[in-house]
Formats: sequence, structure tokens, C-alpha cells
Amino acid sequence: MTQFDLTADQREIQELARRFTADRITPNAAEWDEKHIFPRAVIKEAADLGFAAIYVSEESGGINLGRLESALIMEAMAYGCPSTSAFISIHNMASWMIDRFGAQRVKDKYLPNLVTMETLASYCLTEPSSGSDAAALRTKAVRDGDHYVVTGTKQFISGGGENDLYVVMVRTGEDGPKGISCLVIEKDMRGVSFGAQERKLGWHSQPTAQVMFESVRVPVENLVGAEGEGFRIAMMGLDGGRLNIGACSLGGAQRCLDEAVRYTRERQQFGKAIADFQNTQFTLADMATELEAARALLYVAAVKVTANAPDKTRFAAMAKRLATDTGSAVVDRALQLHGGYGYLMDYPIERFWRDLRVHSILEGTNQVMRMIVGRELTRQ
Ligand code: FAD
Ligand code: 2MC
Repeated sequence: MTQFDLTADQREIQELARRFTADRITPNAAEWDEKHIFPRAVIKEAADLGFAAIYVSEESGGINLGRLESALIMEAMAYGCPSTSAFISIHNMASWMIDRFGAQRVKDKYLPNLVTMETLASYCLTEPSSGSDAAALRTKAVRDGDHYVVTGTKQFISGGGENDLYVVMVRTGEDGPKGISCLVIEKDMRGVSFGAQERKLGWHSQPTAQVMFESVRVPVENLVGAEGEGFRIAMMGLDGGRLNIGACSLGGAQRCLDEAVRYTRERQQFGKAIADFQNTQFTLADMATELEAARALLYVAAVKVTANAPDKTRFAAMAKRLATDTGSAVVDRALQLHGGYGYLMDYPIERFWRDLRVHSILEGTNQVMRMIVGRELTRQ
């Protein structure tokens, strides 16, 4: 054993997630993708294993594991379906924000059903006019007695229209990050409505939609953290979310590497298996090497986020950038090694190619990841 090995407990949770994936996700993922099926029942089964509240405290009903364990679970589930794994990651992020920063009242109100996935949660930061520049958000929450009155529109919300709870970053004060607060808003509150489901390149097993708030009255007790703390809370949520998205890319890319090894050993051209060509072997070697390097950085970053290390945000950004870019590059080469068959839906590669593409865009584009890293490196 070396310091770089997983512990026995970590291997056990990884194995549990792998078994769940092999039994419940992998056999169904192609159909979910093709028919745009949102697999709510299977997602709920993940909650039975504790995967809805991986880093939520035990006091609140979670399994209180670290971010490395979370990455292992997301990576394992993404081996079957990156889209479904990422959906579960977002629910974990939103639930953690309530547990970590919410007052006891808001925790008691929402967490018991979140940890079992009786209710599902979305994370709402992006708006039509503010994506990368998230601190420019305009959704307004004006205090009126013991309620906030919320008006505005959130864009690209994963789970939009389907999920029961929306953890929403709103403006309660001045322009910029310090005027932002975090509120839990229920789907059924009067004035909440949804746009049409977005038609996407990938991520077909989960819905994405605009969420609109028209003078929605939200009890003040639904505030998570204090007024003005919302941006910091949102960013801390994303430190973990970005690790999970990176892990989803690793899991998806590992699956495609394994598929490419299997396929190139079977497929014959010029009288021999295409795995016997040196080009194939060099390509597979690079795919495996780059994947291991990205995985190693992601695991280090995960340990830093668990430990609340001072450089955790930079490491999470570096790891998300590298894992998502590497993941897509690995899947692209797996597709090439499958020749024309890789382009067909009869093989799983094109689905992973489509699903992983968005990981370089959401939870902060990979340009924003470089901005976070570059800023910290050059800070005086
Ligand atoms: P923009 O910010 O307009 O960026 C456009 C381009 O400009 C990008 O290439 C970007 O990198 C580049 N750019 C911008 N600023 C700079 C800069 N300073 N320097 C260099 N380049 C720059 N959001 C949520 O809040 N919740 C969700 O659940 C959610 N789910 C999503 C699901 C899907 C399928 C998608 C596609 C998006 C989702 N998002 C969600 C939104 C996602 O986080 C944003 O799309 C992302 O942050 C980028 O914002 P934008 O699309 O407005 O692009
Ligand atoms: N942890 C704690 N605090 C943080 C933080 C973090 N990770 N990141 C920023 N902050 C604090 C920061 O310290 C500062 O506070 P103070 O002034 O007290 O020092 C405050 O927040 C403002 O930070 P910045 O000055 O860095 O803010 P700026 O507006 O310049 O840029 C940026 C922030 C670009 C990093 C942020 O807007 C960003 O991450 N943009 C990308 C948006 C994004 O990731 N969206 C994802 C949506 S979710 C999604 O896609 C899903 C699929 C769920």
C-alpha cells in the first residue's frame, strides 16, 4: 500500500457504486438517451444507497463522506451514464448548501425528503444575461414582512420543471457578489413557472429548462446563510460540483477506453486485429496515460476540498478543466478507433461523446476555470 492508494472503505463505496451502475444504469442508459427518459425511479434507488446526500452530515440524514468518495461514486455511475450521474451530483450540491449553511428550520423543513430523494433539488445561478459573469445576476428578492418577493428568470436549469425545490441565487442588495443571497423556492409556490424543455446535444436523461419567478412570495426562513452570503455559498457549492463533473468525465472516458480496447482486439482489417497496428496501441496508450494523470489531479483536488485547504478552489478548477478536456479527447479517439461504427447509435461511444461535451461548458466554462487558476497564480 502507498499513500496514493484508496483505503479499504473507499474501495468498498466504489465497488457499491460500480455494482449499482452495472445492475441499474448501464443496461438502460442507451434507451434513456434515445427516448429522453428521465429515470426518476432509478435515481431514487441511488438515494437508498446514500448517494443523494454523500457529503451531507449524518445529523441531517446524509452519509457524511468526503469529496474523494463523492468523486468515486460519480465516476462509477458515469461509466454507465454521465448525464444521470451529473444529475445526482447537482442534487448533492444543492442539498449540501442547505445542510452546511442553512438554519435549523430550513434544514428540518427540506433535508429529510432530499436525502431520500422524495424531493429533488436544482441549483439556480445562471440567467439569460449572466452566465460566466455570475455575480451580475438580476433576479430580485425584495423583503416584505416575513417574506421575500422574488422576480426574475434563471436559464439552463438542470431538473427545471421536474424538480421540487430550487436553490436560487437572488439579488437582495447592491450590485456585484456582495448583494447576492441564497433562497430555497418550491416548485408549487404561486408565481413559479417553467420554459419549454431545451432540446440538447446530450444529457438526454435529464430535463433542462428556464425557471421563471413572477412575484413569488418566499418565507424569510427559506434563506440559506445570511443576506449577502449567497455568492460565496454558490461558489463553495461549485468547488464540489466541479470535482463531480470532472469525475463524470473520467468515468465516461474510462468506459470508452475499455470499449475501444475490446473493439480493436475484435475488429480485423488487412488480415489482423486493428489492435495490432502500432497506431492503435500508441493511441490507446496515450488515452490511458492522460486519463490516469487527470484522475490523479482530480483525487488530489477532492482531498483538498474535503480538508478545506486554502488552495482548494484553484485545485478544483484545475482538476475540472483537465478532467473534462481530457475526458472529451479520450472519447473522441475511442470514436475514431471504432471507425464508422463509432458514429452509430448501435455502439455507446457517440452517446458519451455527446454527454461529455457539455462538461467543458457547465459548472463554469473551462475558460473560467483558467481564469480562476490564472488569477490566483498572479495575485500580488
Ligand atoms: P457565456 O458566459 O456567455 O460564455 C460564452 C463564451 O465566452 C464561453 O466560451 C466562455 O468561456 C467565454 N467567456 C466568457 N467570459 C470570458 C472571459 N472573461 N474570458 C474568456 N472567455 C470568456 N446553470 C445553472 O445555474 N444551473 C444549472 O443547473 C445549469 N445546468 C446546465 C445544463 C446545461 C445542459 C447547460 C448547457 C448549461 C447549464 N447551466 C446551468 C448553465 C452553465 O453553467 C452556463 O452555460 C455556463 O456557466 C456558461 O454561461 P453562458 O452559457 O451564459 O456562456
Ligand atoms: N469559495 C468561497 N468564496 C469564493 C469562491 C469560492 N470558491 N469564489 C469566489 N469567492 C468569493 C471571493 O472571495 C469574493 O469575496 P471577497 O470579495 O469577500 O473576497 C467573492 O466571492 C467574489 O469573487 P470574485 O471577486 O472572484 O468574483 P468575480 O465576479 O470576479 O468572478 C467567477 C467570479 C468568474 C469565478 C464566478 O462568477 C464564476 O465561477 N463564474 C462561472 C459561473 C458558473 O460556474 N456557473 C455554473 C452554474 S451551475 C451549472 O452549470 C450546473 C450544471 C449546476
